[in-house]
Amino acid sequence: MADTKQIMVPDIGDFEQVEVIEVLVAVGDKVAVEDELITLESDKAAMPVPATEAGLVKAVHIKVGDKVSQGDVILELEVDTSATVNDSVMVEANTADTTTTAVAEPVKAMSEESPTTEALKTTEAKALTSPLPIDSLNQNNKKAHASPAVRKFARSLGVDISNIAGSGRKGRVSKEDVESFVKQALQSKTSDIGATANALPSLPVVDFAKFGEITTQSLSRIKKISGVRLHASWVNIPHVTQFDQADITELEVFRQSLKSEAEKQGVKLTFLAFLIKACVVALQKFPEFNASLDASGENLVLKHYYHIGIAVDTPDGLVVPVIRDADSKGLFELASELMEISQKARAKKLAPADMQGGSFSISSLGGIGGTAFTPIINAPEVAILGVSKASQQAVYDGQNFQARLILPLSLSYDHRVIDGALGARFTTYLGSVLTDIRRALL
Ligand code: CAO
Repeated sequence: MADTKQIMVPDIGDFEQVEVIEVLVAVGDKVAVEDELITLESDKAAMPVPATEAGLVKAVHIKVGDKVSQGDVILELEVDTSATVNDSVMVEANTADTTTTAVAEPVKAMSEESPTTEALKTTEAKALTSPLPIDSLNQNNKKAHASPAVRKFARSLGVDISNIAGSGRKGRVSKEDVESFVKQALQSKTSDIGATANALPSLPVVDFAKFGEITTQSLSRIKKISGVRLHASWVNIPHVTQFDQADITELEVFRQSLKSEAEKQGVKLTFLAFLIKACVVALQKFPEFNASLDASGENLVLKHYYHIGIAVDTPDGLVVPVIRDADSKGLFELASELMEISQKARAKKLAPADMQGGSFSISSLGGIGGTAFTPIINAPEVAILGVSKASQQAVYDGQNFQARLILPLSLSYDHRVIDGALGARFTTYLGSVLTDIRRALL
C-alpha cells in the first residue's frame, strides 16, 4: 500500500527565508531516510535537509534559488507502507539513524560549504581514481552509508566511497568526508613528488603500533569541524601575536565590590565581563580590529556592530558562541549572558545562529592558568584576544616595589590588515582601559 506524504522544511532555528542552493532529488528518485533532499544556505553556513521518510519522489515543489522557511513543502513522497521498498532503499533505511523521524526535529548538521569543492573536480583530483572498474565502484558506493547525492559526488571525483571512514552517526559518509579524503590523497600525492611552491608538505604516516601498544579514538564531531577551520585560518592568515600585560589591581577591587550585588541578581561576575567591555572600547578606538577582509582580499569591511565571540571549552571541544551588541550591554547583563552561553555550550544546546556573526573573539584561559599563548584567529575576523591567568607581581613604582595584579594579554592579528605598531597600540590602549576602567566612560 502506498501513501503520499508531504516532506516539509524542518525547524531551522531562527532562520527564515533561507535560500535553496541545491536540489538533490528529482521526480522518480527513490530516497531513504536521511538522504539529503536539498541544501539551504544561510549567512555563510550550508544546511543539508535530510528525508524523514523513505519512498518514491512524486513531485518536487521547490527549485534552486527559492527562499524557504520552516513548514514549506519540499516534495511529495509516495511512502510504501507495506514495506516493499527496493533492496537498496532497505539497506539505507536499515543503517539510517532511527532517531531522525520527526519532521519537526531541528536540522543539527551545519557545515561551511567548502570552497575547495570546485577545485577538487580538477583533473588532478580525478587522477586519484580508484583502480576499480565503474561497476564495482557502484557496488561499493551502494554498500556505503551515504546519501545518493554524496555517492554521486564521490563518483564524480572517481573516489571509492567504501574507502572513506564516515564522520557522521553510524559512520555515515558526508560530502565533507569525501572532500577531506580527496584533500588528504592530494597531499600525500604531493609528498610523493616533493612539495611544490604552493602545496603544503604532508606529515609522515607512522604505524605507531610498531613501537608499542596503542588505542585509537575518533575525534569528536566538534573537533573535526573546528579542526578544519583552525587549520584554514592558520595556513591562510599571516598571524602575529602581540604579548602585553595589564595592571588590573584596581579593577579586581572594583569587581570584588560588585560581586555580592551581582550574586543577589543571580549573576557570577567574573573578570571576563569587564574584559568584554574594555575590548569594545578598544575596538571603537581601533576599528580595523572589528573588521574582515572581503572575498577579493583588497577591501576591509568595517563593522559597526560589536558581536564578541567567546571561546568556550566543552568536553567535546572548543565552540565560540557570540555575545551580540556587547556595546549596548551592562556588566551584569554581559556576565549573565556569559553564564548562559557557556552553560548552553556545555549542554550542547547552542543553535547555529548562536555562533554566527562575530566581529572579534576572546579566548580566556585565565580561570585555568598559563602565562601566554598564541590564539588562532577566528576567520574571517582579523584579531583575537587571548587572556592568561592574572598573578600578583612586584612592580617598581620609581621608589618601591608594589604588589600589583598583572594580567597577561596575547593578541593575535592578521598582519595583512594590521601592522605591528597598530597591534602594540591596541594592547597598550586596552591595558590602560583595564587599569582604569573609568576610561570606558570617556
Ligand atoms: N586571571 C585570574 N583569574 C581569572 C581569570 C584571569 N584571567 N579569568 C577568570 N578568572 C577567575 C574567575 O574570575 C573565576 O574566579 P572567581 O570564582 O573568584 O570569580 C574563576 O577564574 C573561574 O572562571 P571561569 O573560567 O569559570 O569563568 P570565566 O568567565 O572567566 O570564563 C569561559 C568563562 C566560558 C570563557 C571559560 O569557562 C572557558 O571555557 N575558558 C576556556 C576557553 C578556551 O578553551 N580557550 C582556548 C582556545 S584555544 O584552544
